Amino acid sequence: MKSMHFAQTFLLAGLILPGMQDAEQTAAPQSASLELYGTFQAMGVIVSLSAGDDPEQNAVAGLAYRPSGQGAFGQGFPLSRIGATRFVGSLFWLQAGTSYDVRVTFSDPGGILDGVSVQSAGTTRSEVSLPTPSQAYYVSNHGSGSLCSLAQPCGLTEGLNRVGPGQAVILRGGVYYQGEINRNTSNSGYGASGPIFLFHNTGDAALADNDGFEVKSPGSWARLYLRNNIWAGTAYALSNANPNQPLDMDYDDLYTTLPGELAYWEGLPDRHLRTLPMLQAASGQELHGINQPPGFRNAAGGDYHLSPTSGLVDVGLIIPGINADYLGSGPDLGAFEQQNLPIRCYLPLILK
Ligand SMILES: [Ca+2]
Ligand SMILES: [Ca+2]
Repeated sequence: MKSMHFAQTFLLAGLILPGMQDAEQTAAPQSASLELYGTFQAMGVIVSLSAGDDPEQNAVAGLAYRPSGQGAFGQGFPLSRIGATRFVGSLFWLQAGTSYDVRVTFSDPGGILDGVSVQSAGTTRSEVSLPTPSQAYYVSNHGSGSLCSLAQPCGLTEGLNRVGPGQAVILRGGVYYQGEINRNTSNSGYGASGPIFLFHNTGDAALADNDGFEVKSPGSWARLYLRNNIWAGTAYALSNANPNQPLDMDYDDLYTTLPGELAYWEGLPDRHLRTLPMLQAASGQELHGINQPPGFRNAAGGDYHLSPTSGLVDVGLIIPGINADYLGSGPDLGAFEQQNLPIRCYLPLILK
């Protein structure tokens, strides 16, 4: 039975009333429960209420966590409501094989949930040790032939065709522009989705005539939230073919190498939004957006860290639970936080 898998991390929460931490529960809501599902470096958080706890469905669920018993709670990303009595969310950047105290506190002005907390503890999974593969196929982006050895790597297709159970494909360094791996993308399709959050992604079209980020149709979702992403295209930085779906985009860098274009927005009299101000005026999105070259260290070589001179360093929005451990004066846009190289000071050496 699959659900047995989670039995160790499912714990019914203890209720904490305002100002009465760790006290006995004395009032409604008495049925709020907290479920925690640890993976290796993240943890799923689910809170279920009873029907009468929040009939107006206006409560907001804040999230806090800490390594069990250690220090103050840090703020997590708030849970999303996915139903009348159900909230879900995640903790990120956790340590594997570690126990965490998790607390969900409701804000519910005028309601019985206001200030109520539920708390529990959950554990992330321990890192697995992979057995040594019985056979390794080395591939590289310039590989050829069928030896698939370290000295003479083959192409990715060859490696994938040959690999079997208990064996491994080892990718040599480089950027693979081959379309042989079909990834299952779940954010667009025919079924309705809850809220979707896209934070700190780096999207670089790399090849000619490609968009940085595409919102496809069909598909429906509660809301699509984008913050602190880099969408670099060679066609449009952003293409929205599904403009009737709720969208909340801000603090992203939108850039394209295609002259005179920036975004494509279906349904507008003029679907070409050629500048950031035009996009902002027409869509109301990206009011703190940026339109400038990302300044990757070495995109052609696969290094998508930002160079120290990139204008995207330190300009991101602080999102608790997502990027609170930023470096410098603020989070950087994109997937990689700028690592300030150590300052090397060469002093004159004087010998007497
Ligand atoms: Ca309420
Ligand atoms: Ca920074």
